[in-house]
Amino acid sequence: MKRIIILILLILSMAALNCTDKEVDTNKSSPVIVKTFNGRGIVKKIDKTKKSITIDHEEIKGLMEAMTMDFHVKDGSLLDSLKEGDKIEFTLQNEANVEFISAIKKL
Ligand SMILES: [Cu+2]
Repeated sequence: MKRIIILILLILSMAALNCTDKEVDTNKSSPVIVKTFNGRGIVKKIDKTKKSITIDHEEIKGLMEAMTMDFHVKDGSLLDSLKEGDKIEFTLQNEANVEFISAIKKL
């Protein structure tokens, strides 16, 4: 009788170990974190070949202070209807610590 109990306990503890192994595995593949921010600014320079835009932007809450800087755009066509001096509103996307503009609206 004792042997059977010990055997059952052994099987249960093996099952428990198996469980924790699986949990570790799911932790390894952490999901990509996507954050979005909204910004406002004035277009200073457009480079369609590099898919980049220089914006004199206002403070982006939770991300950075007001400054002039280059941004990459997700899709080059976002720059098609823009020119220097345009006032814009834009959506900045941070995906796995890579930043790019995913939407631009003229004001
Ligand atoms: Cu900035």
